[in-house]
Amino acid sequence: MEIGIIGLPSVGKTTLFNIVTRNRVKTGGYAAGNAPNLGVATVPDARLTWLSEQFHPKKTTYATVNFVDVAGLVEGATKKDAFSSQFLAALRAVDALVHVVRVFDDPAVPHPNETIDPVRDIHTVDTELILGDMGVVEKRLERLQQDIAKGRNRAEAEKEQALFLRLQTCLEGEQPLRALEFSEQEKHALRGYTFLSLKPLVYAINLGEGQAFDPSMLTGLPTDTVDGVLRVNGNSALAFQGKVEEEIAQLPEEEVADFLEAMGIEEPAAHRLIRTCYYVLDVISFFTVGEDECRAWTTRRGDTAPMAAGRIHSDLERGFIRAESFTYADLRRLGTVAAVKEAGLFRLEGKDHVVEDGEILNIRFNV
Ligand SMILES: Nc1nc2c(ncn2[C@@H]2O[C@H](COP(=O)(O)OP(=O)(O)OP(=O)(O)O)[C@@H](O)[C@H]2O)c(=O)[nH]1
Ligand SMILES: [Mg+2]
Repeated sequence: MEIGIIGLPSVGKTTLFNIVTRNRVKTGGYAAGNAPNLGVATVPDARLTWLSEQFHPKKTTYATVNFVDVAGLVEGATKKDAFSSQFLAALRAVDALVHVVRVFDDPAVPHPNETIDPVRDIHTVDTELILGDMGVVEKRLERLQQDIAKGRNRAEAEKEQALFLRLQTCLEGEQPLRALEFSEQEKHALRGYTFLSLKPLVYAINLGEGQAFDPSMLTGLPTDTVDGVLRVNGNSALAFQGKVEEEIAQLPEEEVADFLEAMGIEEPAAHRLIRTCYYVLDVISFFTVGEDECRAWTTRRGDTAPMAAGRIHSDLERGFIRAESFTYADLRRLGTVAAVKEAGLFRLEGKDHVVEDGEILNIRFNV
């Protein structure tokens, strides 16, 4: 899984990258033209920590998420120029976007548009993503028109044309493609494209030191909370104090708890960001346990047991026979695997079994 960090220049993108990946990439100093920063974040999971304490494996492996930090987006960036192609290439493959929105004010860090105006900035970046996609849609429509005129693959081309006209109408109405619903067939037709406004989006609102989030900072944008996740403008959001969180990310492990308490921060932004990304990507975690290794894996919600097994190794998907399965919650409640078995909660699941968050699997396979 890969997440792209985007936003206007000097909003704290690299700062957030450092926070979530525990890197120390240089921040400040306008980064346009520099190669993207690539890093890996560990997905915190207290369940795996507990499992590891029970099974005492040689190795404990948390799930990871890759982050890409690109140079600041400037108005007109998605138009055709060298910078834009570099920007797009870095973002094409990501599964979701995190848009860093600046609320912190610091005269030492000039904003490219001079004033602090998060609502304007959100609009600017959203518009750039929409314009970038519009270019792709227009090009494809031209091509389809030519195919239809030449009678090439006519029925197919006309179907795709109808779909792309719908995309065009959406974008011309200044709406992201995320706002549309697609049939399975349409999703398939769009698979080869990498529309930026179709990717799940998280707003990361970068506050000043000691500043608390207040919806009035975003007056004009609808703000609410769904499933305990803040939503702004229909997208998931989280607020964080960039400078403070950067310090937290660089503290030795044993000092973190005290510092958080002193700063009145309940949970580090890195954890909240990863959790929010899981939420928008609609992915879940399952575990494998044993003497050698206890490990967390990530799979899409709704995946069947063989699909989840495929995340471990393609052989396990190909040769899938059955999955031994019980849940973290049952093990935690009952204490031992034997007690879970005794309670009849240790199951053998077949190919159609849909994996749930927190399931502990052992895949029986034969290749
Ligand atoms: N006061 C304050 N400064 C911050 C905060 N977050 C980032 N900065 C500073 O703002 C400057 C720019 O931060 P970066 O993280 O490099 O910003 P960026 O978005 O990556 O910038 P570009 O890559 O150049 O577009 C640095 O000097 C940071 O230390 C914050 O929350 N408060
Ligand atoms: Mg940067």
